[in-house]
Amino acid sequence: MNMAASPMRAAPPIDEAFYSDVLQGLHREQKSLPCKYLYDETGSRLFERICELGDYYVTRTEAAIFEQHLPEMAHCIGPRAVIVEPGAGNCEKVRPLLESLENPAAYIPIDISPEILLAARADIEHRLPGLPVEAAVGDFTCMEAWPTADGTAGLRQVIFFPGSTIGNFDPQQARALLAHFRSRLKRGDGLLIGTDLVKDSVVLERAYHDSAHVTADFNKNLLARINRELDADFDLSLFAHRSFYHPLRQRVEMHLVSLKSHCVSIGGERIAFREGETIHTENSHKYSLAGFAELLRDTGFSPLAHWSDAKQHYAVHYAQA
Ligand code: AVI
Repeated sequence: MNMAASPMRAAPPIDEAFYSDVLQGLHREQKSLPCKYLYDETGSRLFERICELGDYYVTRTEAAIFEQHLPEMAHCIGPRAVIVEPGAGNCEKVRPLLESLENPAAYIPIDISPEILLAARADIEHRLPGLPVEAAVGDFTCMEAWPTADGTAGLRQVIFFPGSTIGNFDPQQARALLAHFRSRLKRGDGLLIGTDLVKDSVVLERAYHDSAHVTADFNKNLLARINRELDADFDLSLFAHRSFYHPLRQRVEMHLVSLKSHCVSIGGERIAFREGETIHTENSHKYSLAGFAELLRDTGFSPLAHWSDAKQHYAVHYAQA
């Protein structure tokens, strides 16, 4: 991994970008914070625990779909493919896919964290010796160019985007991201993507308000992070986790509710909270099979196949560019 040569924009130092995003978000009429800030080290560990919860069906349902349908997915992808994984993280999900592909040509993980990428690359190289891995550090939503692996020009590229990550983008952003993916691909390339599906609101609300309160800790950690990194004095006991399904918007919203009127100081700037006022911290959009196929078509893809579980809680789609 050559960080200096990584084809990414020079990011401003995280504390400045974080500080200005936080202040901007908290000065809005409906206070909000970008959900990407939920994932510092503590937040990432809490999210891993969420993925193991009985109430959070998303991760295990997707894993079961992959386990059951990998041969069909591998057949769609075909031999000698280059797999590109934006937001790869620890690369855990891609491993079984790479192992089931016919002679994959290269694997290109992209992630904001160089430490995570280094460890993941070592793991993939150990398990799949001989597979070229070209890791790139950067924010995949705004990278101007993606890395390429030597000797793979002209081969089929397939973007792998599991985990229902697309659900955390608002509809317009999701459309822009899929169009951005499409612009990186040539005709005949592919996209293998996971989406959480619209379902009974009881199931959804339990998944985002689990009985072990891990999601509440995950949500509140954002305030703890702001305290740690931006010299703020949020009193976590004055905020409560709230999440609910919004059927018209087809999304679960996550908020932090202020339990009483009070002021918080962030790097010397004072922000007032009314009792009951909320900070909107995350949207998790749910799709219908037809709605997502339409979005794929609108962004220049041809949906070719999808796989779902018996309860139709989750789907993995393969679409061709
Ligand atoms: C990462 N993402 C797909 C999760 C979701 O389900 O939207 C994040 C999450 N937030 C609360 N629980 C899980």
